[in-house]
Amino acid sequence: MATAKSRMLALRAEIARHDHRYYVLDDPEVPDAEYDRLMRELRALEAEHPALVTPDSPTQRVGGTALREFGEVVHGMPMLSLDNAFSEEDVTAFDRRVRERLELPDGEQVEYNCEPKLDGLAISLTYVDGVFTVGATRGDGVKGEDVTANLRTIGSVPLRLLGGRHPKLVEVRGEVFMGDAGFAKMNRDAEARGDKVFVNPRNAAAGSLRQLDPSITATRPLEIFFYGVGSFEGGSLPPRHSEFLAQLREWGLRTCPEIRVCTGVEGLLDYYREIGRRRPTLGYQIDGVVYKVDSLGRQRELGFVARAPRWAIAHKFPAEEEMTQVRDVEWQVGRTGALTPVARLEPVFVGGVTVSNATLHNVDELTRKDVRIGDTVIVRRAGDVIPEIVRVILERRPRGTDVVQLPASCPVCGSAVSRIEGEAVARCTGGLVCPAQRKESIKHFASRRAMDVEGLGDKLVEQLVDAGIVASAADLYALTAAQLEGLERMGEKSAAKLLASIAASRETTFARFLFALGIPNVGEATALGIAEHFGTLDSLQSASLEQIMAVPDVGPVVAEDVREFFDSKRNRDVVNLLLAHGVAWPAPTASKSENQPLAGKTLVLTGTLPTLGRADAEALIRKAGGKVASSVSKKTDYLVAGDSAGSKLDKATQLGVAVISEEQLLHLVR
Ligand code: I6G
Repeated sequence: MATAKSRMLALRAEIARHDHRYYVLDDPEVPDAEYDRLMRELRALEAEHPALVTPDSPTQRVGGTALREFGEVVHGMPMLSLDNAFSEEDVTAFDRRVRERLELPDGEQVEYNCEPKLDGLAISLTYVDGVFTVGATRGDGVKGEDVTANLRTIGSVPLRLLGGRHPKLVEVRGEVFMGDAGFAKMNRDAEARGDKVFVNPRNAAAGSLRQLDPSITATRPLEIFFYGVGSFEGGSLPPRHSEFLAQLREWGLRTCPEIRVCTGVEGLLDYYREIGRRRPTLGYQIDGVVYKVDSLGRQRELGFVARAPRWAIAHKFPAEEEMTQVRDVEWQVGRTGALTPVARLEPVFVGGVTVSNATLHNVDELTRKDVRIGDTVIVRRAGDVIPEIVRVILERRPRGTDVVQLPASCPVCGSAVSRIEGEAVARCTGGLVCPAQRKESIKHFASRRAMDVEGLGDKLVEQLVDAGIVASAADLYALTAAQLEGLERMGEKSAAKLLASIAASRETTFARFLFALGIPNVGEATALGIAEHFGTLDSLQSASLEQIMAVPDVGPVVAEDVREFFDSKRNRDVVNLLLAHGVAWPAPTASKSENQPLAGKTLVLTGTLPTLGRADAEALIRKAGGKVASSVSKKTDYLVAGDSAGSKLDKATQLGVAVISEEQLLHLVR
């Protein structure tokens, strides 16, 4: 019995340590199989000695039965809210108030602890003698719901604090959230099962934490960051908030990795800008940053006003979602004839800019969202992403609205609109007869990453096409100064400048030229792959579907698009005209196989390499004559795998593709 007990204690401690390494430090020490073995051993011992099962045992994370309703928890200390700052002036005023109340001499700057403000759910967890006993939602700040059983299922919540020196009681506070990757996977799985999907990670986190059945919560990818303290008994707090956060980490409580101590208003605003820049890649949703006076002594001196501390403020990012009305839904015709429904909106300030248009992507999306003229909608603009309509507020739909229909004919040229069964995209069949397609294909041809015709902006292209001066990209090279000077806002000087840049664009590369042609589904990377593979236009034009599919990353759909493009007489005429106007590129250099140890080889990269960044590794491979593909297939010669390699490694193993390390890659290249 005594040996069973000591073995159980040792197993619990070891499993808790592995949970901490896995969920909190993101640095697992042992493979899953070893972890499972420890858990199996502990479960077997506990089954033999049920009297020795304790609530802090890792086997007890998902326990109990579904509740009928949540119990109530009165917070030992109220969970307050934070004042908000919406501008730099608000932050400056906050810092001034802090310095004035503390009666700091002019010029003395305050140190603040700064961290992102997560868009999740505030919660409080009480540890008595280091053991997790009660967890509650914020509720109305005075009392919340008892979600202890659900919080226990979150891997990063320690059931017993690590280390020593635990106070008699500590109530830690933090935010439960769902990371972007976990949210996306959960919704993908739900969709595959035909279940309802969640609108955003916050709703998903709230819905998951407020499940009456903890075994459901246990399946949801919930995470937690701790940021503060409520009740605290039988111990002493360090002098600074930043030190308290370090203490939380020592106890195994996960804190946000972006926490910094910054000095003065300038320090705060730099932090705000930096987090704002990195916001899209943090991996979780935030709606601002929080600044707290770092000295706990000063926090006490500053105290509270109404329901918010005077020593902290949330500096919010501009709202990313707003409500507005749909004035109209129009159909835009793109370069390949694709019809995109675009909602014309009552202008609204969202995500830091005024938005008056939002894309509805395609007919399916329009049907799914059922956006109608006159509807009140939620518009989202996050970062630099094109604004989109999240959903219609059906309760506000006026009477007598009609479903928006896909037009039978192109709104620009009147040609028939066709939609292939099963495809999301409907297309105008007018081809280059359609002025809209013509304009878009010329804009694309001239764009910076294609032929890079400086000074040929969208408005100018539209004028040239509308005036009937230019019908295809080839006509650009036949433009005269007299034709240009007749256009709006085009003087002698600018006409000469534009002609010079059109002339300069003749000298290009095969890859840029291919990209500029605007073949459906041929982006820059594909164009580069095709150009490298075939070397010359002649060999590409005469290639069979199978030969085109031999290019890394080119599948049957892209190969068919390429073949179809060159099979069209109209396209071949434009290409020949372009060549006749002197568009040219250097001939491919003869293969220098002794300097190109990876010539003819296709490599795929996965995971984090020990020393090389992704771009460096790709450049190295290309320089050695190899090709870099984005996914593993039978055509892959080597998979270069680093740390945290994922599904590509599994696929390579399945297909018998050679897997090499960075060191082996460097060896091959040398
Ligand atoms: O709602 C909150 C989010 C984040 C907070 C908070 C926080 O710190 C990072 N801190 C406090 C003190 C309060 N609410 C009241």
